[in-house]
Amino acid sequence: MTDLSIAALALETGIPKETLRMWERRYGFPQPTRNARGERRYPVQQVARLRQVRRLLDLGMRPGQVLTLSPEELEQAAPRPPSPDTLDPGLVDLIKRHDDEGLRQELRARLLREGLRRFVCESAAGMLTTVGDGWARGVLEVFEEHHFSAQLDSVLREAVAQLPPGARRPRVLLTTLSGEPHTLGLMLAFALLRVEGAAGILLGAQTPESQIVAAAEAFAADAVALSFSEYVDPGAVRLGVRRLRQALPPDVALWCGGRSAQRLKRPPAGVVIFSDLEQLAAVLESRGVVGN
Ligand code: B12
Repeated sequence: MTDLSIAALALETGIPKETLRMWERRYGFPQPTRNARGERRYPVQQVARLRQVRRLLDLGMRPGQVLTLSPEELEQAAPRPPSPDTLDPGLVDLIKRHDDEGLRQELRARLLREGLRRFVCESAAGMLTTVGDGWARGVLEVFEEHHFSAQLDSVLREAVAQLPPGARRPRVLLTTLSGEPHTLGLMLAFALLRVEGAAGILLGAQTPESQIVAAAEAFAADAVALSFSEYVDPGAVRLGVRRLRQALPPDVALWCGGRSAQRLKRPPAGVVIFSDLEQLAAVLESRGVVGN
């Protein structure tokens, strides 16, 4: 791969196309060349630099401070690559062995050792942090992150399939809003519902708002649960949940989890933010439906 289109660059870095074009106009970076059709093409080296930029923005710096730095200054300012111990070297090594069956067996073995509840609440979240950080810092390739995620998703589905269908309330409809393709947070919450014997209805990613409302009615849901990874801007989370809250009947609770949901300082009225899966487990054990 020598260079990327603006769409590919946006996908690689998680920075929207409009933002990339705006930075180019304002700060002269990223700096594309043009192909014969006049379309923007970006050298692959700009991917790593943009990831460093995004990392600093995530830490609270402003675009004007970060995009005016030279590559050398950026290198100095960017957080150091983590020492291997903060990255779970065992897991990174395992992923880097590119042993499809080996990785699956290891995940299955961890799950058996710990039990599904602990695996979901503790191990899976830790492993995803390692994998996300490993990718952001260039230790893991995008394909390695995809491979690990696909294996984790499939091992979780296998484990859930062994459990009896959740029969008791609350009946919880799980999905993400438009713009959030990450579904593993949902899968983890779904697995936990099943462990606790509650009914979870998984819709997958990016259900349009009106369809969430229709599904909540069709499935007689007590609660709608949404997941927001760091990929979604907290402003978009606030807008999305506020609109959905208004559209849902008041007796259907609205539950949210995931890193960007946790960044909402004051959630809109009638929206419950879960700090982690343990908190969901506690609510399920108490057999209550918080928030409605
Ligand atoms: C897995 C993953 C992927 C998988 C997704 C697979 C899938 N089926 O979902 C793949 C590889 C496809 C992927 C793709 C991308 N990803 Co990605 N991904 C991740 C990763 C590692 C985990 C995301 C996740 O599932 N989070 C959800 C849960 C597991 O984590 P959590 O938010 O901390 O939530 C916790 C709790 O709150 C709770 N919880 C979560 N949801 C809910 C819901 C309820 C109701 C409750 C009660 C609890 C709860 O569970 C968690 C455990 O405690 C993160 C890094 C990270 N650690 O977050 C990056 C990350 C989100 N991805 C990122 C990016 C940039 C991308 C891509 C653009 C590029 C890429 N890396 O390939 C694409 C975009 C997607 C696309 N267009 O295809 C960035 C976003 C950065 C940003 N600020 O924009 C991150 C943060 C990586 C990073 N460190 O930079 N990704």
